[in-house]
Amino acid sequence: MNNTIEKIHVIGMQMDLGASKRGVNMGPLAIRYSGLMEKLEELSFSASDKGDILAGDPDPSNPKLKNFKPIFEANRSLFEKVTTSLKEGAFPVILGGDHSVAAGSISATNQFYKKVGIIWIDAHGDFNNEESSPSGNMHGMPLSAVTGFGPASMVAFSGSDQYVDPQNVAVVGGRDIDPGERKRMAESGIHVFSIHDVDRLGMAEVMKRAIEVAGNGTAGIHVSFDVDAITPQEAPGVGTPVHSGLTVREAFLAAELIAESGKLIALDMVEINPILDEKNRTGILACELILSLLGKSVY
Ligand code: 5AB
Ligand code: MN
Ligand code: MN
Ligand code: MN
Repeated sequence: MNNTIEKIHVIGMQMDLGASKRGVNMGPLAIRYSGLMEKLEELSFSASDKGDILAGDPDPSNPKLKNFKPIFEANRSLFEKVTTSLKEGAFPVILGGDHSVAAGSISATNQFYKKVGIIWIDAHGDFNNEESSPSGNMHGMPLSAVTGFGPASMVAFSGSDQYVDPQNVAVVGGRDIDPGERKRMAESGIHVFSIHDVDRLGMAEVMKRAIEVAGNGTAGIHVSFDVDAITPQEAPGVGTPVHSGLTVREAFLAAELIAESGKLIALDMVEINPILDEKNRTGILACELILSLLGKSVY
């Protein structure tokens, strides 16, 4: 087990307003139904369920930042809740919810620790702003927002000096990046390990490099895990599936290597859509990945 993590706070985000398909607001329920709290106790963690934050009503006023107000308010609540947990010495596990929740969670960890690195495991880059986004959906923007490339309004509850240094950011598993987004990612200085890199180098080498990027000179690594990184045959409960993704074993190897690094300081597990799932397969997978990231050993 990772001997630095003892106390865990689980925080759910019942929010789907950042995505075009509804239903990821039920992700926290699917992961809890898979037995997360009981399994954390079995691993001897002191784990508390801090309940869910509920997003408000849809807000059609800005088509470039769809549902901006309720997303901002829910993220502000998450920012405060995560900050409280960190001050109490707990390790935060955030259950999404659409990926816009990372704006609140990462802002909190980066402000608390002063300097964190990010490993962003995702089929997508989530590096759009209000101008580059083809959809206006805010789940496609959080990585850009927390690294200071906008939308600045998305993280306005945290100080602007609290952006994560792009040099400490690694995206793993990317395979569906928009043209404008690709240019922004390339210019930003973040490190991208696409699915092609996983094929060529193998997941072990990719994770070695990603941990080096995110761990170098930082207080620790915030992992933001979007389950659509995994191939949709294995993780069907997602709103934005992209063919030919990570295998289940590649995903678990990534999780186990992150645990082994001892550098993990917070975790988002996001974009689980129970409506689109098959018998909660994706919820169960997400639950097991959380346990592996926290150091559950296979042998
Ligand atoms: B996810 C797209 N790039 O911006 C956009 O699932 C998809 O959090 C974003 O990774 C997918 O709308 C966001 C086309
Ligand atoms: Mn994402
Ligand atoms: Mn994604
Ligand atoms: Mn670099």
